[in-house]
Amino acid sequence: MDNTFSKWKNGLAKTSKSAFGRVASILGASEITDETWDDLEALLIQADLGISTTTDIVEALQRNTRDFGWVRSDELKTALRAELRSRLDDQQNINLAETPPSVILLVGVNGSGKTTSAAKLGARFIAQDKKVLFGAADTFRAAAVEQLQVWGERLQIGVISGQPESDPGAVAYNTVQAGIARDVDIILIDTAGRLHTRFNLMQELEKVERVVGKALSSAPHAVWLVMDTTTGENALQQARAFKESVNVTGLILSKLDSSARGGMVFAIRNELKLPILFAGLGEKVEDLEIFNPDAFIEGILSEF
Ligand SMILES: Nc1nc2c(ncn2[C@@H]2O[C@H](COP(=O)(O)OP(=O)(O)OP(=O)(O)O)[C@@H](O)[C@H]2O)c(=O)[nH]1
Ligand SMILES: [Mg+2]
Repeated sequence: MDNTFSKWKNGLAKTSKSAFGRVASILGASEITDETWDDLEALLIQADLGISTTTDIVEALQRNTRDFGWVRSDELKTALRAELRSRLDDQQNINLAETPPSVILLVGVNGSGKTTSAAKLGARFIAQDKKVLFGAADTFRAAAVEQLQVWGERLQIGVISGQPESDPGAVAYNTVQAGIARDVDIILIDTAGRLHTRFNLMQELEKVERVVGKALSSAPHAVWLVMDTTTGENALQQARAFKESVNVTGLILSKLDSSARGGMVFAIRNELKLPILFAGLGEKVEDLEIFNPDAFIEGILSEF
């Protein structure tokens, strides 16, 4: 099997075994009955697809069944695969600045995987011969700066930081200025996931977004929201709040490997209407993959 596909298959084992494995188990040699539709609907909802996507898919399959005169429930498998695939966009391009540096803000709730994703992205850009700089704009949590510095040392990427409790906007501004002075290609700014209140957090992020635009008028070139896919509906609600505050341009779906809720990718696509750019398929630095919709479908349906 192609290396990329096997990585996705392993990374999505929890989702394919539990959520979609159950779907596969009801689609067999048995006849299609009303119960098949009820079970399918219930299992797709349990697989975190969301109600509207589930309803759409079940209706589409019912239409196909009538049109093609399908009798056995395993005839639904291929059609289900096609319905799922048609609900994902093709692999997205990552549009950054035409002339370097590109400034990328990483946002998301605490623990969602921002700092780890910054490291993974840093490694990915370095592998493309890009010069990278990190900005540690999470000045709220004591260990946050050190965590990024550890990655910086390991990956040989510089880190701009400020004093604890200092202004994150100032750190972000200094990072962009330093990035221009050092002639880097990519500036990755890690932000806080928690402040005293969510209102404070959103205000702070808005400020960081504004301030980097003062340091470089075209910046930020990207604001990537890191979503923890183990948290289901919660992650969707939080994403809506981020989207209202800052101009989120793309999504990084973290922890797909430890989640049985990979099906939420469909709900995310349907509700947030934002490009899904990367997927976290493990904790290691090489475990960030460009979101590949075909490999994703193969991975979640590997029990089919
Ligand atoms: N299995 C797995 N673990 C991940 C992935 N991404 C992040 N993690 C783990 O999730 C935990 C939190 O990750 P962080 O990168 O520190 O999250 P954060 O958003 O920076 O958190 P705060 O700085 O507290 O806001 C760490 O233990 C990471 O190793 C992933 O794709 N897969
Ligand atoms: Mg962090």
